[in-house]
Amino acid sequence: MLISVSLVFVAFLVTPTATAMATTTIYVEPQSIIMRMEENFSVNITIVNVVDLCGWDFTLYYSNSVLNGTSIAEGSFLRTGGNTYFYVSNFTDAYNATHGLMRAVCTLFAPTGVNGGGDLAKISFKAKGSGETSLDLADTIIVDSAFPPNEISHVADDGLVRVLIPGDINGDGEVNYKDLFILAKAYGSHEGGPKYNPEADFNYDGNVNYRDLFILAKNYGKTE
Ligand SMILES: [Ca+2]
Ligand SMILES: [Ca+2]
Ligand SMILES: [Ca+2]
Repeated sequence: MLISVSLVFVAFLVTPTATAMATTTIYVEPQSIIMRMEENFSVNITIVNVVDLCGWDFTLYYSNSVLNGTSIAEGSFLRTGGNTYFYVSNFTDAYNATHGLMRAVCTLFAPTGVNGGGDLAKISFKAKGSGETSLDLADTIIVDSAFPPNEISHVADDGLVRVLIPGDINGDGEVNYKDLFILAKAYGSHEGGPKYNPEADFNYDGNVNYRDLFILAKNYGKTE
């Protein structure tokens, strides 16, 4: 009984129609991130369930009061099929008054495209100001290896980044006595010590002291 159930399960996993019916999706990975001010971080632009991918093009918008773009680099997926040409056609924190954007394109030089899924690009940011921003994927185009190429239908899922107010140690969206209490417990500690709490070390100097208390005091009462 157990064996026959397992065989049915395996058969289901390898059924070609199941693969063909899965939705091709481009998404920001991880889809949701919480950062602190001044922190640097990266996200991947990832694709899954694609067949014969030979080129891609996307634009990503982000709030320029929350984030600044640092870099954009090609991911490994398309390269698994051969040589590629990767080009950043736009990269600005000042696309307009509120948003920055990055646009990149990539083409595979090979007779056939790649299948499955992987990373298309890696994008790095620095958290600039507190608040929330979507990492808005827009104008995503993916094409196959035909000549002329056909567009591959797909969906695109945006990401979300939240940058905490300095002093909001517990991440509940406000700076109040709860954060002060957490800071007090770590007060006087140094990096490596048992009481040290990196979340309370707002200026990243390896000590939780009056400098961090001052930052918390300055933001006391602020809410997102
Ligand atoms: Ca979008
Ligand atoms: Ca808080
Ligand atoms: Ca500190």
